[in-house]
Amino acid sequence: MSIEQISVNVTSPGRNFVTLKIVTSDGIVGWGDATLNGRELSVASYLRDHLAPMLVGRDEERIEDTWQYLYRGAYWRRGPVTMSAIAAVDMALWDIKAKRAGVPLYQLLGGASRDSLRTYYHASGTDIAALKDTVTGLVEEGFTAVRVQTGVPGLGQIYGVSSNTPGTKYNYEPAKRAADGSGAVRPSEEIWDTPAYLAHVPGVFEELRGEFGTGLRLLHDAHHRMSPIEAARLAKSLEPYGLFWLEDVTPAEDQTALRTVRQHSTTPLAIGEIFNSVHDYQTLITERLIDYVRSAVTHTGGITATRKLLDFAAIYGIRSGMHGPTDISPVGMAAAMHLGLAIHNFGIQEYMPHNDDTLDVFRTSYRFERGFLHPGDAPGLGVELDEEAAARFDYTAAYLPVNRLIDGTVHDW
Ligand code: EZ4
Ligand code: CO
Repeated sequence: MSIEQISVNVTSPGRNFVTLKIVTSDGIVGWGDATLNGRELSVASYLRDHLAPMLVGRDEERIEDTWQYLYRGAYWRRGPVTMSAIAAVDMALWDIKAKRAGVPLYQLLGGASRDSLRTYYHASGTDIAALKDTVTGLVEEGFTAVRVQTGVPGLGQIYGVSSNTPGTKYNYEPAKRAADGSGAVRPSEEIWDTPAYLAHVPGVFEELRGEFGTGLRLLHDAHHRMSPIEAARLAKSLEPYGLFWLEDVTPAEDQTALRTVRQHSTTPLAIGEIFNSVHDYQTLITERLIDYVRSAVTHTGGITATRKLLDFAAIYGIRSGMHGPTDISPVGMAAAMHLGLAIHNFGIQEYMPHNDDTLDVFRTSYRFERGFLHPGDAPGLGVELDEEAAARFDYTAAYLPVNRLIDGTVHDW
C-alpha cells in the first residue's frame, strides 16, 4: 500500500487549527496535528508546498524511514515550523498503522503502563480571593493538580491570568483575534516587571498552602521571563510551598541558565513547550537540570521523535509533562495521551478541554473523568476530523501577545 492523497485543513472553531489528512491507496485515513499558535499558515504551506509532493507514492508503513527522509532529507533541520509539519505526517502515519492493525495506538507503543493519566488544569485570578475560588472549583471537580497564575499588583493583563469571571469555565486563550474581524491583526501588548512579580508570588503560594493543605499538587509557569539569578531566587523562595513544578523560569535557548537555578534550589523544574528537538534538551537531561519534559508531540516531530526524547529522559529519571493547551488540537492531544499511557516515565498531562465548536469539528473518543484522562480504545489515535463541520469556520488571524517592560523595552513573553 502507499500514500495516495494528502491534504491540509485549516479551520477556526474559536481558534485556528491545522490538520493533515493522509489517505492510503486502500482507503485508510490518518490525521495529524500541525497547529503552531500564531504561525498556522506557515506550517500549512510547508506541508502543502514541500512535504506533500515528496510523500505521494511512499510506503505508509515505513514511519521511521519517512521521519528521517523528511528531517535529514531537507538539509535545513529543526525549527518549530519544520518540526510541526513533520509531526503531523508522523502522527497521521501512526494513526494509519494502528487503524490497519485495528488497535488503539498505545498498543503499538508497548501497551498501557497505567490505567489513566493524571492531568492538571489552569487556575488564575487577578487577586488571591478570585484565585482561591477558581482552585476550589477545580478541586471539587476532582483535579489533583492545578497550575496557578496570579495577577501582580501594579501590572495589568499578564500571562496566564484569565479575564473570565471567577466561577465560570476559566479557559485561558492568549492568542488574540483582530477586534474588527478584518484579519489585519497585530499582537496585543502586555507589561511586565520582574521585581514586582518576585515580591508578590511567594505570598500567593503561602495563602494557597494555608487554604488547601499539602495534598494538592501546585504548579506555576514563569513563561521565560527571568534572568538565571532571578530564576534561582524565585525557585528558592517557592521551596517552602513544595511545588510539583516550576515551569519555564528562563528564556529557553540557553540550557546552561538552569545550572544556576539548580545550584540554589530543590524546586522541581519543567521546560520545553517551545523546544522542537531532542537536541534542545541534551545538556538539560544529561546534567539533570530539569525534572519534567514539556514538549508537545505536535511541535517536536511527532510520536517517533517525542518517544525517543522521553526514553532519553527516562535514563536520567526525568518524567513527561507534555504541553496540552487548547492550541494543541484534539488530534495532537490524543497523540500525547497514547504516548503518555505507554511510557513508563509519564509524569503528568496538561489538559484544557476544547470548546464545543472544536469538539463538533474533531470527533474524539478520549475520556476525561475527575482529573484523569484515557485515550480511549478506538483504533488509531481515536480522533476524526469532520471536514464539513470544519468548513463552517474560516481561518482568522490571531497572534500571541508581545511583552514590554515598564520603560518600553521588549521582553520575553
Ligand atoms: O502560552 O500554549 O504552559 N502553557 C503555556 C501556554 C502557552 C500557549 C502558547 O501558544 O505556557 O499557555
Ligand atoms: Co507554559
